Amino acid sequence: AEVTRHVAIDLGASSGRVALGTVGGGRLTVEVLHRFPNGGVPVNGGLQWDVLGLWREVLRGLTLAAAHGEIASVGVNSWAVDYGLLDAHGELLGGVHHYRSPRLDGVMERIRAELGEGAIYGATGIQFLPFNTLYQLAAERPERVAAADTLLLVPDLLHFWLCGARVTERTNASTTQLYDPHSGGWAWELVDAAGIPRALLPRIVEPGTDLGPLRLEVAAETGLGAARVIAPATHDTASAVAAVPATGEGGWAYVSSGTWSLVGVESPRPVLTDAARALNLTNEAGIGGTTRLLKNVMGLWIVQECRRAWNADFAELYAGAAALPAGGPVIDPDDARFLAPGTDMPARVQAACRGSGQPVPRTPPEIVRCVLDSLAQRIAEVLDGLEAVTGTAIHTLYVVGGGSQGDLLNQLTADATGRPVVAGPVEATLMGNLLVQARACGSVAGYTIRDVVRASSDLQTFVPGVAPARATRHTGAEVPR
Ligand code: LFR
Repeated sequence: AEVTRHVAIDLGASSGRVALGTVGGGRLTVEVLHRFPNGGVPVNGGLQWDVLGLWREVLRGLTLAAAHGEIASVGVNSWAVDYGLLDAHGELLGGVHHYRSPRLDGVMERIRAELGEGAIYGATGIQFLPFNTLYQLAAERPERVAAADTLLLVPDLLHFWLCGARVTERTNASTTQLYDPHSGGWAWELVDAAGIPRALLPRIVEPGTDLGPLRLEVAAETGLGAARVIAPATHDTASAVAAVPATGEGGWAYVSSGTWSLVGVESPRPVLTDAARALNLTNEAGIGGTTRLLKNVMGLWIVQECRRAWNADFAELYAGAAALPAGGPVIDPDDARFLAPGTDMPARVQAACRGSGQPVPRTPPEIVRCVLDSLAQRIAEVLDGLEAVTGTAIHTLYVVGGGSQGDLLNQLTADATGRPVVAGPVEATLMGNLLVQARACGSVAGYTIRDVVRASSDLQTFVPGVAPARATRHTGAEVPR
């Protein structure tokens, strides 16, 4: 049978991967060829990304892919909102700041007061998060912005290095809080009011756009001569949502589970009502003109930082946490105190419990259990909010991504939400990325992307109140994103 091969590069906050996807007959197989760690680099009082290090790993992964035969296309996705600035010659100007950098302290509050909460939300429909590109640009030194010619979000920057295109892809552009979900272009009035030079913002292209051939030097370095660069849904969450294995148009929600838990529904149109704004729901762009109406929940980040502080083993932590009884203390995981990195994360969790007059978790498993119970409870609250805002009942919850391997969190989520949780695929982001590329190449004709995902994945259902029959897997956050 005819197959085509595509390469997806998925950059997450804690790890990156380069994967080969083989598509044919309505099925996709994914083989991760190269994995590498990622994370913030504390430097000069701030926090930055090692983008050149990531680029080197990408080149390494592409070289490995070239050994598998002809590759039709390559595409990159990553976390949202962060960007590099290029000068007119395409030179990267300075570093790429991390969205958890302390440079953003207090900036959102200032800009919100200056421009007005209603005006910002009305123009963009994007949730107020302190790291949105809007606030990051407000934190820039004016000289750096003046020297810049083009702003490229992280996946766009890698696409530029791959093929020379200076464009931005729609799903990730929507996360900047500078994008107008009604016009599908930049929110120019807001851009002007924020003092951002219009010329900085590149042309917006659709997921699935052919960005051109590899640069000659990249083709020579990697051996990937004939491959095209095709923009997937470059926002990792958009790629993951594209690969949610749901059937039907409504009545279900998803959690894209990793470093963050992105909890939402797919909506045919943006929802910018007062109720949506009151819940600080976001309207990010999905593939095919859909809207990802969702909310950021702090996710496994808190556990990842605790684990780093303890230098402990995830499997042991989860086994210990699973053995503890229900009904322990809970925190609000979305409290801003948990946003910044730090080896004091366990102490922050304990302080939150103490501050709300609850028993204080002492041991690492107790702290992990507290965080997982809190995430499950928060997800349940967000589902209730989504039902109220959309007027549509949610009967099934799909959990995708690295965090969907965590049986304990899946069961706690089923219990807290009172809905069956369908877990998997683990590599939803890679699958969504690969299938948008494959569709652009005409290799999935006759199938929807979700048909192909369902035919190609093992899924596991967790029923509220019923402990999973088989042995618990303890791989929860080992490869979290
Ligand atoms: C998940 C994610 C979220 C975004 C956060 C920061 O990886 O992309 O969707 O809000 O990272 O960029």
